[in-house]
Amino acid sequence: MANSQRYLRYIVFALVCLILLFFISSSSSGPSSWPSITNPAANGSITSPEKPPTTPNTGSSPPPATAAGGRMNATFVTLARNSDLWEIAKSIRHVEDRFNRKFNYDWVFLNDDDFDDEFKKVTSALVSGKTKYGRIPTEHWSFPDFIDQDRAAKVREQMKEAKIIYGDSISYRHMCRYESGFFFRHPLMLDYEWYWRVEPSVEFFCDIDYDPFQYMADNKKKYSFVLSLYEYVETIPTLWDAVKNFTKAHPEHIVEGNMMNWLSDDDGKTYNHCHFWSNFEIGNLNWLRSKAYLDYFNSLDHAGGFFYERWGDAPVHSIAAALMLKKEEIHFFNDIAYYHVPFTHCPTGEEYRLQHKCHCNPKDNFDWNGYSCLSRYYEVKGKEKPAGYEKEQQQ
Ligand SMILES: Nc1nc2c(ncn2[C@@H]2O[C@H](COP(=O)(O)OP(=O)(O)OP(=O)(O)O)[C@@H](O)[C@H]2O)c(=O)[nH]1
Ligand SMILES: [Mg+2]
Repeated sequence: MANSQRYLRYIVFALVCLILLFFISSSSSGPSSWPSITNPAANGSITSPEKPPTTPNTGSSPPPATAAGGRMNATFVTLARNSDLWEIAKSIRHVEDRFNRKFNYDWVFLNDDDFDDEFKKVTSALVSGKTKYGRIPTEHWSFPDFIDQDRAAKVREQMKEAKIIYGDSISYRHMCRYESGFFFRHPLMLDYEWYWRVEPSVEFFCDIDYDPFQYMADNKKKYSFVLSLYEYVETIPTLWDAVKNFTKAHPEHIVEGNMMNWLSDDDGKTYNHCHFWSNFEIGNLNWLRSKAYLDYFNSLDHAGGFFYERWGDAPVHSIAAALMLKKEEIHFFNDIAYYHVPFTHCPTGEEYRLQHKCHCNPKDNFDWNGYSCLSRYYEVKGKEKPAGYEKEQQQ
């Protein structure tokens, strides 16, 4: 009996040892190189003792959650409808991931209607800075009394037949006029000196590790772009005539050392249709609120082309910048990689793209395409194009 009890004790002891051995070996050499996650509810923390294998990553630590230094008096600004929610949500995610999570700038949303609760709830959850929601006053989003409504309606009919994109749209025309002459005067925008315009469905492909607003201020820039191209002639047949009338009436607003030769190949007689694509802009609001710009906008507005043709805010802003700013005050952000259907700006230069974790295909870069106005921009600025551009042009 005593013997059998001793054997039983040996067997229990051996079993305990075996179980212990099993646990020790499975936790140190288990099948996984996956990080183990302890139950956060159990001890309030999540731990990952070992990182999964990664491709070589030269950055030794992740970027800081918040960039050091002060903030500029600046905001993102988006004009949108409630129905744009999920497309602007994507754009915000791109901006936040690549830039704003480190800087936490505010975001102003403007609409010709009231924003609904869902729009506000989702966008305010995505933006790392403050969000503000403004309704556009009716007088900034309606036909001015000097516009002949019948004439405008006939034009829309004709443009519809000619299949001109947005040619029959009233709201698109209000949008272009609003972006040309009013967004910077909205009460919510008066708090700020700098803006960065963002549209629904755009993408940003590279990390932006510095503050472009700060760059603009430090380098005395007032207007900037990433894509430039030729405008559809059918939408602006008399825009240049209206510009010439303005420059005749207000020669004092045309600055010396401007970029007229980017807009025109014959010293201003005709317009070559080059413009900066305004769905991306970083710019100075005080310039847009200046007497020079407001005189320019009022003059064009009274010419009627926002409704009798289909003038876009892109050529309107671009012509103003090229004539009323010195060429040094306009900046091309080669380092901000961007997409708005159907064009991509993917920075020229492989080293930059790798260092900034860019995910755009350099073959999609529009910059050196014949329909882009960027080569002309470099010529007018008297600057060398980025190293390696010929190679990327041929890809
Ligand atoms: N509130 C409001 N916003 C508008 C309206 N129409 C356009 N927008 C906004 O104005 C900006 C420009 O409009 P888009 O439709 O993107 O014009 P686009 O870039 O020329 O054309 P797409 O190729 O369709 O992008 C975007 O931020 C839109 O969300 C409108 O009727 N009301
Ligand atoms: Mg758009």
